[in-house]
Amino acid sequence: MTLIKTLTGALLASAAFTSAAQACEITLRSSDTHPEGYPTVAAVEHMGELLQERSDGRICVEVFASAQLGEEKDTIEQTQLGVIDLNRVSLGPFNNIIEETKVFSLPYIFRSTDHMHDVVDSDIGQDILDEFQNHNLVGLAYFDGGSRSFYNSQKPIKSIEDVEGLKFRVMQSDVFVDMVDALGGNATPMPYGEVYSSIQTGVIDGAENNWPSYESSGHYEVAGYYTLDQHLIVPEVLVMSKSSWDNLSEDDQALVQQAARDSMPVMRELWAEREAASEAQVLAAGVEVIRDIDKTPFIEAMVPVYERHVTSDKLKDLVTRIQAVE
Ligand code: BDP
Repeated sequence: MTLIKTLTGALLASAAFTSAAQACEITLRSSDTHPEGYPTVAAVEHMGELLQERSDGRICVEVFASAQLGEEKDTIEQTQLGVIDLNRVSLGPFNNIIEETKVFSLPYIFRSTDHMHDVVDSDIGQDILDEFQNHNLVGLAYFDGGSRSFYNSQKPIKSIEDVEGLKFRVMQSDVFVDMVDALGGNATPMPYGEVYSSIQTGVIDGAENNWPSYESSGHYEVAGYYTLDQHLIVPEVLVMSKSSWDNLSEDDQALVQQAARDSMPVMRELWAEREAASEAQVLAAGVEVIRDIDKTPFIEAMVPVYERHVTSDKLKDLVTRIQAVE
């Protein structure tokens, strides 16, 4: 009897599941380099739940976590081509494609996370999102990427002089290559997924990232010196393929846009929690964290990076507007 009950229950459950799955007329495939449970992944899943609910089950989102669809540079291309519908990525890998995104990737451009939030929530943020339209993409929302700092396997960086000669992986953007060069280090652009083994085998000495990525990637296991110089606060974005967007009715486009926007506050909360949890985990593992570093020489060293990348009037104007946000 119990067995029959269980079997009937299981059959009913699977029937319910099948009909729910069948109800999705449109399934948007979304890419993320981070694993299940990471705030960006959870935020896009949340967006999917909102969308499914608000479309009476017609529109669903399926998140492919842990770089299942590829590394960011490749998935961006695939999103432009319409092979991938949604993509949650750092702004960094867009710098060489969409010039205007560089302004949010400049070292020390944001004074704090609050400043970054105020800027991305303002018309400046919308102006940058609008630029994606010219590149077969639609910019939907901003997510947090914390502040990024250097970590390495060799020694504690206590001043700018300690950066000299160290080899750091950076995201695939010329801004970041020039940033490391300006500090006296050697930059190697490479995909995120190759960093762990490259540090382990000594191809590079380290990389740079925020607490949650440092922790979830396991980089702290191979690069145990983390210096909080906080050179970058790079917002992350959720973008949609322009061709997937064009396949939606105007009403459905509005639903997608609104659900993406509504995932932002959820993401910010999840981010704050994860930052604290990741820091605790990394500290418990015995990482040496250098907190009281004088950032002034790091900031001063960035002048040539700005000179090299902020050349057009458009970018200069954006930088002035960002700096003017209180
Ligand atoms: C993480 C970002 C992710 C980037 C990664 C990287 O969330 O989008 O791929 O850094 O360094 O913080 O490549």
